[in-house]
Amino acid sequence: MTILVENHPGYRVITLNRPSRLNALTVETAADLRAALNEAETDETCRAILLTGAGRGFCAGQDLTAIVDKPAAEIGHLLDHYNPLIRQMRALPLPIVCAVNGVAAGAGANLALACDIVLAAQSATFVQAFARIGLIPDCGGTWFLPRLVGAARARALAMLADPVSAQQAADWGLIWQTFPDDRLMPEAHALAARLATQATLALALTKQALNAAEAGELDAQLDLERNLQAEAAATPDHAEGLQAFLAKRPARFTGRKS
Ligand code: LHQ
Repeated sequence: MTILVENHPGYRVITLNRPSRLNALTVETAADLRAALNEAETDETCRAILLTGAGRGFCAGQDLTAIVDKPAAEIGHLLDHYNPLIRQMRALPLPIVCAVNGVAAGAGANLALACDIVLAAQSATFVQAFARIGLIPDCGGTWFLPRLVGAARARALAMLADPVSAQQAADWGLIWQTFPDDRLMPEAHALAARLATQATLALALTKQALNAAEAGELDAQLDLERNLQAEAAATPDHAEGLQAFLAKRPARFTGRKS
């Protein structure tokens, strides 16, 4: 296994675990991550995911030792293993928190950007390293970057491959928040635990609506919101949220569909 999976009350922590190579990605890692997400999705007690890396790096992108001397067609084909992972993360009906504990480079940076809420240690950096080795940003990079930071920054990040500090990333809106290095994991756990107490189905529907909004027009989005809102309104968590508001007490969400 190239990852570690830990169960916590309400959420699972998935840790990329090849620290001697800064958790560089292999086809096996992609398969391990997909299996871990599948398992999390089928476990009704799991209501959030926390993704992080072991050691001093988050993820250095594709393991370059695995692609040296490979024919170009085979390298392109590698993305047939990574793309389903990115799709699965975006479609997963659970919030994914990413705790970027150190450098996030190449596909490793874009793996982080595919998560729902990205936190980073102040010493972490984000590098669209692809240009340094004559490749293009993949794993959704060309899609995420302009949407998160705008066209001008996206182009410079992709073409220059300069590292961006965690603070700069937060200031630009590439990620959500930074923390001093020793606070990152406690804060990330607290956030995952907090999300695990929320109205899980409503969060899944929110994710679905936000995903669609990235591609669609306002007109279609209003229709989609109407339909998804009807689904959210049918959940016990919605009823509980209303009762809690009226009783002036905190809501006790279960995440159950019915
Ligand atoms: C590594 C790696 C690594 C193997 C550090 N592989 N060993 C492309 C192709 C096709 C399909 C799939 O998708 C992709 C997408 C991509 O991700 S392409 C981009 C791949 N990633 C990179 O180009 C980044 C390469 N790494 C670096 O530039 C640096 O290592 C960074 C900036 C990440 C960190 O620098 P340092 O903190 O100075 O660490 P380091 O370079 O000393 O690395 C520590 C060790 O990890 C070292 O091994 P060693 O045996 O010398 O201790 C590195 O060789 C190894 N490592 N990245 N991607």
